Amino acid sequence: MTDKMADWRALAEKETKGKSVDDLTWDTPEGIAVKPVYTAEDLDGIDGLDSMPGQAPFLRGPRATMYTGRPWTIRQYAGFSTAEASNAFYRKALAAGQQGVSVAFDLATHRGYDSDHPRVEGDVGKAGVAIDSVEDMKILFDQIPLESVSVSMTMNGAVIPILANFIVAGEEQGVSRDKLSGTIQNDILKEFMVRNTYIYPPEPSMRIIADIIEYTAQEMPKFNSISISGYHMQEAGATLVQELAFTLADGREYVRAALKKGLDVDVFAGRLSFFFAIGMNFFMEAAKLRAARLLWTRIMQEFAPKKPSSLMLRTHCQTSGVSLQEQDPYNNIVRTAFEAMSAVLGGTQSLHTNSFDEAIALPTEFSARIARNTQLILQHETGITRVVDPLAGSYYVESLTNDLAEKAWALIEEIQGLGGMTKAVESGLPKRLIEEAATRRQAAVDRGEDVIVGVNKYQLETEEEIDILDIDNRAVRESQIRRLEQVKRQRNAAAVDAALSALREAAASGTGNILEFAVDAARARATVGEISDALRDAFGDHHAVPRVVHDVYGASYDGDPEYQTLVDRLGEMTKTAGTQPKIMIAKLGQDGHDRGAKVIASAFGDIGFDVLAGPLFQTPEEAAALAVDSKVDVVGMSSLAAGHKTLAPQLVQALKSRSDRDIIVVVGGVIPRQDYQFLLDAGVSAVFGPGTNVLDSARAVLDLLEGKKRN
Ligand code: 2CP
Repeated sequence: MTDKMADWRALAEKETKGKSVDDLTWDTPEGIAVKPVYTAEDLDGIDGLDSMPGQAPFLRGPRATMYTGRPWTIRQYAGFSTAEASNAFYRKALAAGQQGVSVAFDLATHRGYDSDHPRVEGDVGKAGVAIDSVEDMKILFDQIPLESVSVSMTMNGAVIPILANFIVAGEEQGVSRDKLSGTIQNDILKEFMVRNTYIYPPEPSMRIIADIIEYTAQEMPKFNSISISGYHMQEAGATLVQELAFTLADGREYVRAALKKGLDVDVFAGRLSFFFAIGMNFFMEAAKLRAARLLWTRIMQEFAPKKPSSLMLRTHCQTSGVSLQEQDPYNNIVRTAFEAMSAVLGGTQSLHTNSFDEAIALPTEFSARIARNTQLILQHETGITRVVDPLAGSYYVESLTNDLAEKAWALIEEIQGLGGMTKAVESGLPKRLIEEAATRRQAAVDRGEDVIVGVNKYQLETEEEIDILDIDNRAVRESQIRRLEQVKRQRNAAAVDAALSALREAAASGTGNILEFAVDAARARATVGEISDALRDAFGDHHAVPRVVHDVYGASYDGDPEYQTLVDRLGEMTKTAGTQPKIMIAKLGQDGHDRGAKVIASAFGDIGFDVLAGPLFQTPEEAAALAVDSKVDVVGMSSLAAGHKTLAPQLVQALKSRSDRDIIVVVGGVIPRQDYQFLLDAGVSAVFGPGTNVLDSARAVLDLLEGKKRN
């Protein structure tokens, strides 16, 4: 220890009244010990500190001039209801300063269903825009010049028909495919881990990705073939080290898949792009982006590319959705601004800032304006764009960057040891690690160890309702069905059949590029559902088996009297009844956001409930049948994609029609307060909105079981 450090420790321990300064060290969920002070000594032995921006290993940014030459792209993710409504929203946003378009599709489209499919009744137009054919896609981009505005499309499951429709819409707008710029998410591995909008099993899904990389490399030089995403991992509860490691390991897997197709690495690597979440751990998030670039260069060097751009990690970032709170929601504006600043200090290429009401509903025009202006103010008023990588040289940030890189590298090597990410995903390891981290985090919030202002500390006495955007899902569905009927009436049925047969054949035989055949089918006006079904015929569907982690939530409460009281109460109830109370956690419709459902299933299991985790994507009828057959006492429906007003009443009715037993229905998730009464009137017994303490919800369920009906 240097003399200066010894002096500092002595001074500090006077301030801490004799307590060791080591007690001020913060052990983060990543397993990094953040010390109260950093010095030049912490930089000893760290590589890359003398590197320059725009040069490998790109620690300091992919471009030499970064924002001093061109600021990041303000790219707000949006889409809802019909193509007409979303198009109007994009045009207004572009006129008001947005710089790129980013399309949110509804969950029916994500999962390859046309709007008239009976399984998607509650999903059409809800959490994104409904797209059934080229005709919808043309309306979506009407008067948006595709030769100059770059378009990101978040699509993974139905990636083939959506990209095909986009290409044809461009063609019919007079923009050939080589001029189209933008990005398709096209990242299926993380879907199997966390996001769940997959359709086909892993192996054919990887072929789809390789085909898209090939097609775009050959035909669409300005288009980013993939957006390798950690965002959803962090949303699902991953630590930043897990987010970093699994994302980069996914990237490595995609590179291998493309090389296996015989592509030269320099033909496609420069158009791989990334996507990370930016949460509230301000310096660590900025350090994460710096570490990501460093590690990606290390990974890509294995493939010996010749072009420097093949080693370069370029990324989009989005502020964290899970950090947004329903309680005292204007606080979310502040959270988002800090997160945005962290993303920019980390050197993102493109950014979405969340709207403050997104913990509750889709953004309104008002909340979307504040979110966009948060970035415009950063770009124009703060001076933040004037210097490249302004955090460089900070003892703390450089040290954090190095710690994150080393820890993530160790996890990447572990994945490698399992045979790569496809194998690791099949083994369930990444998903389990993420779910354990999510459950630990929930316990820390419930116990008040992690403070969230307005939620578990400094709560408001009364919460005011805010204006929210509600989509009339039935009207959207009806208008989509009308357009679908019209498309089907006007097209040449024989040409559609021939194109779909050729596509099916290419998929089944493993020859030819699937996207190329899908473009022909889209041109002939085959629908998203029909193209997806042709591929389903060849590839089959993927069905995930829900698994729940144990002894993580309970372990966090070890020795806690309040928790023990609850466990004892449940134990008594079990003794009296002769069986444990049984709860089924149900996910209905195409909503695959299952972090909340998994955490609840895990925590309720630890408390002593008999928990049945229902499969994803059930219809209300299917969920009711499973609940009745499994003799559950309670169904807990988790809804995060705004389908609750359609699906919850249908579930209550389906349970009633199948069983005389009074099966209690509770609903949790992203439910606006405005909808509580509607759900209670429809026969739901309790509603648990965002931020509900899990122990409170367990107590409420026990009260209901004991006949003390709440609400
Ligand atoms: C950039 N350029 C520059 C400079 N900086 N030129 C000179 N000097 C500079 N300092 C050039 C670039 O080389 C590029 O041209 C052009 O300007 C645009 O810059 P970019 O950095 O490529 O920005 P971009 O076009 O906005 O692309 C950013 C990404 C792209 C990250 C590469 O993949 C992207 O836009 N991703 C967005 C993904 C997204 O929005 N996802 C939504 C997720 P060239 O291209 O000619 O080189 S939705 C989330 C929800 C939660 C979900 O997933 O469910």
